Amino acid sequence: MNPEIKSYFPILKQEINGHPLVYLDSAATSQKPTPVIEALKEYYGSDNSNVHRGVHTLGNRATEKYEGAREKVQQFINANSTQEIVFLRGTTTAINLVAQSYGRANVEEGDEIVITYMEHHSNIIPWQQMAKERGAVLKYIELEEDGTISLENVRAAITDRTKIVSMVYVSNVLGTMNPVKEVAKIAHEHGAVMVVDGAQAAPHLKIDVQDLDCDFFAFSGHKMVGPTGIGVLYGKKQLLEAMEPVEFGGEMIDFVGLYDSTWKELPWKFEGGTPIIAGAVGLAAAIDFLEEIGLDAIEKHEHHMAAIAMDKMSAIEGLEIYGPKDPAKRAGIVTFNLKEVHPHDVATVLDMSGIAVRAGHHCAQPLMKWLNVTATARASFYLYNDESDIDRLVEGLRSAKEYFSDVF
Ligand code: 7TS
Repeated sequence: MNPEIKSYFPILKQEINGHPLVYLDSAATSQKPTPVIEALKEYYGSDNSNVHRGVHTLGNRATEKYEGAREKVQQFINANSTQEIVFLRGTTTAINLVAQSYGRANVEEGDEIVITYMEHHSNIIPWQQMAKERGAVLKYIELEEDGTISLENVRAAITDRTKIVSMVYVSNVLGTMNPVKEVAKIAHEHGAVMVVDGAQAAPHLKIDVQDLDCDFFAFSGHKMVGPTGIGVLYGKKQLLEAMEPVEFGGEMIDFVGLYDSTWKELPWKFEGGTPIIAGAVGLAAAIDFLEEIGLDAIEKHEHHMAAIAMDKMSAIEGLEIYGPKDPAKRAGIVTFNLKEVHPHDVATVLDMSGIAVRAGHHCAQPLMKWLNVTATARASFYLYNDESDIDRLVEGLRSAKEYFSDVF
């Protein structure tokens, strides 16, 4: 990866606690490059207006930018039509929409929803709630010992009673890349729809929803160098057409009578209220930035970073890394624990040296249970990280280890 990439991220040019910042928490949210910050500044400074209603010039400009962003997203994930791209707040909102709209209409008592033990809470709780409401059964696909998913276990879990299979593409804890294309095929053989949680995939891999043949795909702008507050639900047109909105009000209506109303066509029927205009503009700039570098190059860089980090970190005695050992099977996420030191303490000591990692359950408590831990630390890498960041992390971990062995 070109070392100049870092210079596009102004936030990284600062010191934290007297040390140059090393940001290793991109799985939580990524940093933003100058072109994204500038696009937001320009939008608010020159074009800001509400969309889809204007006769005036600013209204038209804002609408062009907002709908232009939709085209950009359509191409980015290779969707068939812009009608399949719904702008929402993020992955969480997108999965909730599928559960509340598609799920309520299609899942009946005794039907099954199949997920895995490695899901983020955003891909567990919407299904738990729906299963309770409909009297449906929530089933979990077993994981292999190294935190991967075998198609054998997928076949064992999915039956003709399965209506929805929902799976994370890249785990935010284990970094595992799941075979969602093959799983979608199995789901379809049983008449179920396939939902993909792409929150950690869209920032790092080339996504082609037609090739994956998934029915729904959810992701968040803020994890892919875009702003917070914007996310995307992709859905196959014929499925979205048949679904009812879950939010009602302005923007999403066609005609409103006293006792009855009708909805706009796709995708606007799902975008009630003033849309996330600036967010979409920022997301479009983020996509331009990522595509300029190339998703293939980004993916390669992440495998490389994961391989080096795992190699250097496993040389630290008492440090355990979770998830697949083979870096080719994971994105740039390395989750670990240092023996006898609580991960929050590890993260605090690292922060004293200017290194930002996340500690906790990473919104994946069922996975923590499966790993038999209450919490872990996690270093996540992105396109602006380089090997010097790994060296600083390893140095920081060695100091943390020494510090705690002196204290206890
Ligand atoms: N799914 C996965 C796999 C995620 O990693 C996250 C966020 C979400 C869904 C939810 O995305 P949101 O944008 O709607 O919040 N993951 C994390 C994380 O790992 N640390 O902080 C947020």
